[in-house]
Parts: sequence; C-alpha cells; structure tokens
Amino acid sequence: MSISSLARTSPSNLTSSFRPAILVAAAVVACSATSAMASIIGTSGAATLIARPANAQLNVLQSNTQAFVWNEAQGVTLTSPVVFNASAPGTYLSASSFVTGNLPTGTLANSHYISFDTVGGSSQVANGTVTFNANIIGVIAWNRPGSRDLDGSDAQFGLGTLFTINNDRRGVFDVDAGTAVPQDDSFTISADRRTLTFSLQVSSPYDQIRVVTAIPSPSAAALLGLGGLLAARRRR
Ligand SMILES: [Ca+2]
Ligand SMILES: [Ca+2]
Repeated sequence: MSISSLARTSPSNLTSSFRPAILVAAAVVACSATSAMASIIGTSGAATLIARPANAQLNVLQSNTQAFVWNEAQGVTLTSPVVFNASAPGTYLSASSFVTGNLPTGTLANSHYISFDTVGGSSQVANGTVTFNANIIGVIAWNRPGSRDLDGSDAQFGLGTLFTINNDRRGVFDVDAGTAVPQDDSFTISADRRTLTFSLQVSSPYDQIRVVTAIPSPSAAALLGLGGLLAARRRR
C-alpha cells in the first residue's frame, strides 16, 4: 500500500488492528517530512545560517561581514502563480540576464532567504554559498517598480517574517538598476541545481534573495520504516 493510498483510506474502512499501524506510519511520514524540510544543508563564506527571524526589514538584521540565510516556508502548495527571475543553472550578472517565469498554482515547494544588510554606508561585499537538499526551482531577486517580485512572493513564502516592501533596493542589481553592465551583484545556480553561489555588494541599503526549492523525496530510512511496519502487519 502506498503512502498516498494510506492517506486516502477512510478510518471507518479500516480494521481495528490496522489503525495503530496507520498511526505509526503517519508518525514515520511526519518525522520524515520534518527532517526533509529543514533543507539548507550547507553554507560557506559569508553565508551564515540562522533561524527564521521575525523581522528582516531594512536595517534590522545588520552585519558588514555576514549574509544571513534561513529556511522559511516549508511544504507550501502555491494557491496562485509566483514569479521567479531565474531557475536554470548559470551565472546571473544583471537583470538583463534574468529569465523570468512562473511557479504555477499547485507547485509544492520550500523557500529560503538570503539577506545582506550592512551597518554603515561604506561599500561591503559578501561572497558565499548555500546548498540545499533539493533542486532550486526558482530564484526571486528583483523588486523594481512594476515588477515587485520579492514583495509579490511574501504572501506565500514569507509569512511569519516582516519585510520592507515597495523598496526599489530590495533584491539585487540595485546599483546598476538592471542594466547589462555588471557592477555590483551576481549569483550562480550550480549545474546540479543544489547550490546558490552569491556575491553581493552593498553600500546602502541592502540585498535580499529568495530561493525556492522542490520538496525532497521521502528519505530511504522513512520508506524502510514504513515497509517494515507493513511487513509486521502482514506477519500477524
Ligand atoms: Ca543597513
Ligand atoms: Ca547590491
């Protein structure tokens, strides 16, 4: 019996002896989901993993040396399309390199956030990498008038954290305003889609990027556990 068919089976249709097995199976799946969703599995350089903050508005989470990264929405099913600015492997050096698309309604996803907000007005650079346990399916890094893509993704991915909205400098490529000439920021989606490498330059105010990943498949351990449980049921 598959996990999905377990979920579809009404409890009233189950024998009393099978109900405990269902409960344990549900617990196994729930544990698997919890571990699978904390999906930043590595950082390097200036990338510093923190718990999801309550407030990531301008001039709140500040550092001249660290770009803070965190897991935000977990296991979200999109109820409306979300615009992304990049999804294919490659290096993005300006807004003219964006290949904008939509994550369609019904997409199941996790999201993660990168914020580099400096203390002073002097120019600072943060270089780092963030590695995930599932493929990157969208990078949202633009917030210009008419294309407030970060603002537009907050409702489905950013709940629980305050952000500054309607700010042209949220996002990246804010100095050159998206011209073809790379001046300040860049990011790269790795060939295996598991790592985002960033170089962010901030004088004022800040740079922010949202990274959306697919949901990892259930872990082998969880499947083994479920298989063993069903085998035990058959032996009764
Ligand atoms: Ca600041
Ligand atoms: Ca910048």
